[in-house]
Amino acid sequence: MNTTRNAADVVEPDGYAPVDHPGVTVPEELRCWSVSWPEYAPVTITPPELRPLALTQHVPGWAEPHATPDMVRDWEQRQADALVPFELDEQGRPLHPHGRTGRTGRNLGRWGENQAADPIVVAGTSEQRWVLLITRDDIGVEAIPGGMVDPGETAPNALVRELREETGIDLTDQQPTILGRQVVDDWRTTDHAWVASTSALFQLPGQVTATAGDDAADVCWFPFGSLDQLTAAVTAAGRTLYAAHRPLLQRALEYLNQQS
Ligand code: RP5
Repeated sequence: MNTTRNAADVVEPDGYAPVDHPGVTVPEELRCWSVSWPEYAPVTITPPELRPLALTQHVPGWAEPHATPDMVRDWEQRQADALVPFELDEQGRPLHPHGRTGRTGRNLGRWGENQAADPIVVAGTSEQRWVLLITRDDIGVEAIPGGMVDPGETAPNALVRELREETGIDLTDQQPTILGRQVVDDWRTTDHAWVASTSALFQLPGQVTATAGDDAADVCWFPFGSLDQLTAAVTAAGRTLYAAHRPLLQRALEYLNQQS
C-alpha cells in the first residue's frame, strides 16, 4: 500500500488504527487469498464516522449504511457488475482482487468494489504534450481529476462530470478513448473495500483554462512526454505525483506513443 502521508503506526486502545496506517506487512508469497495464513491480523482503519455505533446514528451521504459486509444483500449483483472480478470468503466478505493488503475495515463508500472514473486530459502533440492534474485536497498529491461513479451513473458520464466539477473543463461533446478498467492502489484500500477505475483519454489540440473546483486545491498542466518527465516536473513544482495513478498515466502514454 502506497501512502504519501505520515503513517502513524499506533493502534488505538479501541482497536482502530488511523486511516493512513500502512497495515501489517504482507510477504509476497502470502499475498494470495488461497495461501493459508492463520496468524494474519490486518489492522482496522475504519474512520470514526463509519464505525458500527456511529452508523446507527448517522450515515454519511457518500457511504452505504452497512457496518459489516455480511449485512450487504446483493453480492451476486455487485460481483456481476464489477469492473474487476472478486470473490467472497466463507464469512461473506468481499476479497480484494489482488490479495491481502494488511488492512481491514472500510474507509470508502461501499464494501467491495468502489467504482471510480479517471479522465486523463492531454493537450498538444507528441512534440510537446501536457497532462492535466489536480492537487487532491485530502492527501495533497498531484492526481488525475477523477472521482467515484454515482449510483445509477455510467462511467462515461462520470468521467465528464468529475472533470467538470474538479477543473471547470466541460468535454461533454468529446468521445474519450477508454484505456482500461483496473484496481487502483488507493490510499483507502483494505482487504474488503477497494477502488476499481475506468480510465479514459481526452485529447485536446492545446491547453485550455482550468479552475480548481470540488476536491481540488489546485489544477495544473504538466509536461507529459514520459512518466519520468512528468515526475520531474511535479517534483520541481514542490509536489508529489499520486503513486496510485502512475500505472494509469503510463497506460495513457503507451497509447499515445503508439499513435505517433
Ligand atoms: C482514486 O481516487 C481514483 O482513481 C479516483 O481518482 C479517486 C476517486 O476517489 P474520490 O476522488 O472520489 O475521493 O483512487
